[in-house]
Amino acid sequence: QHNPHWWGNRNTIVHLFEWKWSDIAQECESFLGPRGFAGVQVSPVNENIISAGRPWWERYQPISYKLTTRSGNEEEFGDMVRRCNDVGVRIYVDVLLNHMSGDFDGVAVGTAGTEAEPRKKSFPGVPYTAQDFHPTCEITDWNDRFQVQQCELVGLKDLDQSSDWVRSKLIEFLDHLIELGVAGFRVDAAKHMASEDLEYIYSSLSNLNIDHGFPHNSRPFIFQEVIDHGHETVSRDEYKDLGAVTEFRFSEEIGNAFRGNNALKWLQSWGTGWGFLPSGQALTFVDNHDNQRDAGAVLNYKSPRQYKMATAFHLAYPYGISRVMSSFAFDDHDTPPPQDAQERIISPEFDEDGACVNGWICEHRWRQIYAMVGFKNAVRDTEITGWWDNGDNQISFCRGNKGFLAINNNLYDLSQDLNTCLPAGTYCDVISGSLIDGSCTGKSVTVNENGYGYIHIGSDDFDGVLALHVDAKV
Ligand code: QV4
Repeated sequence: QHNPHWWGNRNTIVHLFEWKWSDIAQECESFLGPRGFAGVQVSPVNENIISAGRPWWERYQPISYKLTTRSGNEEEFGDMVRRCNDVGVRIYVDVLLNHMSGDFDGVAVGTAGTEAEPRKKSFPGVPYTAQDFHPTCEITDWNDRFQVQQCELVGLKDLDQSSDWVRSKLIEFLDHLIELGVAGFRVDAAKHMASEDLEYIYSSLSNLNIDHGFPHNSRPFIFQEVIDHGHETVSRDEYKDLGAVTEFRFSEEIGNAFRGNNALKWLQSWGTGWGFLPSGQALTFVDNHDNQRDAGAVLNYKSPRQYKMATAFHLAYPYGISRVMSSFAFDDHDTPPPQDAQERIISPEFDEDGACVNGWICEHRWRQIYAMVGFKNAVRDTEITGWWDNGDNQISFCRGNKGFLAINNNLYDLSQDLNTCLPAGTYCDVISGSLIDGSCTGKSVTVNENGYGYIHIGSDDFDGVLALHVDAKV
């Protein structure tokens, strides 16, 4: 179940973290469809516990499978899926199959009004009782398979996926989403579930809904959150044949490289050459909603210059199933999404350039990022050719004769003739500007009969990347 069911030549997913369904529907129609995004990963859709201050992570603590959260209700969810599918944008849901909520004193009331007593492992809204869960224990040794898969991840009540009842409830939940038109799922905490149990569940799911434009017999796309830094007892390899797997080493290494801890010239062998999963099994990202909050090598929107370079490389280099992060501004791990005094999530607002202004970061609306989504579409199915580097942090390469990317992460200028592999003509750099009414609003490059063009990326230019492709030829 590795096929993401993209439409046309599209091939980038965006995670609209914590967005409301009605806003996503609007975004599909007004921005994502026209800009060629292939799909959206949405936040968990089923009812969750309500935590004080409304941290984003309350949504990772389920109470029932009713489709009511702060992002909206079932009707709004269904409307979003239909409207996004209608403009060729697929929806993938973040699903919690591993656990229910953690401890809560007394009776908890969820976002759909359902009551539960997590301490007693009692979730009448499903219903689940204590016998549907593994006995309580703590994960202290992450290399102990039993603990990782049968104890409680941060105290979250751990469902027993080998039980027929639990399996049937999970399958019913996922089938309900398939019926509503989704194209697949991000499986949260997949590492904490036995791969045999997941295999049973995935293979029992219905085919995708033909009324939403999916061909007959289409299987739901599955991408599994398995954090494997290498040498783990429970490894990515146990899951990769069931569906795609999040390739965390990609995120860590790309952060390292663009932070200057590893010369960019080494990226020539990026991908499987670095020990990453085969391309079609790897879900790739510069940062995700968890590791963007951690200190360390991983880049996030707070280092925009490096972040844009890393994202350009991510989307230009032919490796993996690409996902772009779209964040809200945060100070610390628990910062809630933008919300009003009644704790309702607020809608993003945009300035005249289309950038988000009210607490939403919307990396996907940064020109340098959405332009690379367009680049990836324009060069789809071409190979990487013509690699060049200066032996350090200046690199360039072609995608067949359809696209060219150059990056300068040195503290001195990149100024020289380089092989762009493109047909002769003048091209707009889609990073510094766009092709508008037949001319470039940013830099332009004239390519000669031999495919060479003069490339300049000054060390103090606003961006350290330059990207050309055939759809932005003057
Ligand atoms: C606290 C203590 C625990 C204690 C527990 C007892 O820390 O030691 O056992 O109380 O009740 C929140 C709090 C956390 C709290 C927990 C339970 O932050 O302090 O435990 O709730 O009340 C998200 C957040 C977590 C959050 C969780 C549930 O990141 O902070 O915990 O949601 O709301 C590993 C896994 C990987 C996982 C990653 C974070 O292998 O699968 O850790 N990633 C996914 C999601 C992630 C999510 C979960 C899994 C859980 O991407 O966002 O965690 O669904 O690497």
